[in-house]
Amino acid sequence: MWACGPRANLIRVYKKRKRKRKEQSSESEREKGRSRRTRSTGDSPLTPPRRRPIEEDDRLNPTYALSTPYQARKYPSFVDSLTIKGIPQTQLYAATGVVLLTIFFFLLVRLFKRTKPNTVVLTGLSGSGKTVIFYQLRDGSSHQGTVTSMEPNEGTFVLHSEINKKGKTKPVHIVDVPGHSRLRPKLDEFLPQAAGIVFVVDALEFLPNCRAASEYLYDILTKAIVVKKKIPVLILCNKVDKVTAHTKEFIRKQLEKEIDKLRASRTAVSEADVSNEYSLGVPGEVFAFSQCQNKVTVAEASGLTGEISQLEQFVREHVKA
Ligand SMILES: Nc1nc2c(ncn2[C@@H]2O[C@H](COP(=O)(O)OP(=O)(O)OP(=O)(O)O)[C@@H](O)[C@H]2O)c(=O)[nH]1
Ligand SMILES: [Mg+2]
Repeated sequence: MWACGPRANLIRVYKKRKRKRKEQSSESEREKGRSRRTRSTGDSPLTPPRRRPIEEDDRLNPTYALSTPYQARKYPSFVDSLTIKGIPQTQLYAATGVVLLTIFFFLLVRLFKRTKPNTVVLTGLSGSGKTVIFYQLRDGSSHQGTVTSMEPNEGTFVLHSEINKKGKTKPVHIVDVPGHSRLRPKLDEFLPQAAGIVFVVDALEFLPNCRAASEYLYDILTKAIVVKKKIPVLILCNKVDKVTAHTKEFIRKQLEKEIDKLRASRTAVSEADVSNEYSLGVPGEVFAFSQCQNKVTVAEASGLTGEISQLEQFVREHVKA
């Protein structure tokens, strides 16, 4: 039953106002609470809930520092020092190390390749046939006559006999040093790069020149660079196309005998002589080329007719294709 009358009306109005007041007060309570929270953080109400603050231990732990973008934003300098585009520093160090090591290795290989000698020096008395041999090696021709050379003849080329050869052929640097006594010091310029020395002997006119040839050969065999680097020497008995030419065995024995005599005379003055830094052979024994520290071999050739196969074999043995 609904109450009616002025009293009932008053009670209804009173209750209605009371309900309204209650609603208003709860609304303002909520508003107050929200504004209190905002004041205490200083962030906008849209800020995501705060994470656990980073502690000192966390800073030392890169995985933690990198684990969340929030922390990465919080400590940018620290994170920058650890990563480049998200790659950990340890990996960067390892990659840099590998790159540097590879570069170093390639440089070493190139250096080693460059220092490997590919020069063969032709030397010997004037008129022994060096220039004719040089032309034979390069062009496969004697060029029909030569004159006494006044300066070294040199060139880097693929041996003429190998031009049509299939497969690998390496160019060789050949130097023909004139035999004139004034030009002989030029030899020293080429010895540091020498892979081999060819000492050309005139097998036709050998006996009259035996002493001079032995002296020159002695000087070469006692050069410090030749001994230390053990540069192989080929004694090439040239002009064997003539029947009167001496054999390589005869020439070898005569040279050994002559060098043995020279050794005896030169040892007496060797204390004051600084040009011959190394003595030859075994003291108290007759000299033989086999006693030399470097390999000394003897071969025959004819520059005029192009019979130079033994010389080419020596070149290929010491300058690998
Ligand atoms: N019969 C014969 N003669 C040769 C041979 N090789 C060279 N000759 C001759 O020997 C002479 C000297 O030859 P070169 O090649 O000029 O001698 P070289 O050793 O270069 O002399 P220099 O330049 O003075 O040190 C030339 O007249 C050549 O024709 C050969 O194999 N047989
Ligand atoms: Mg010459």
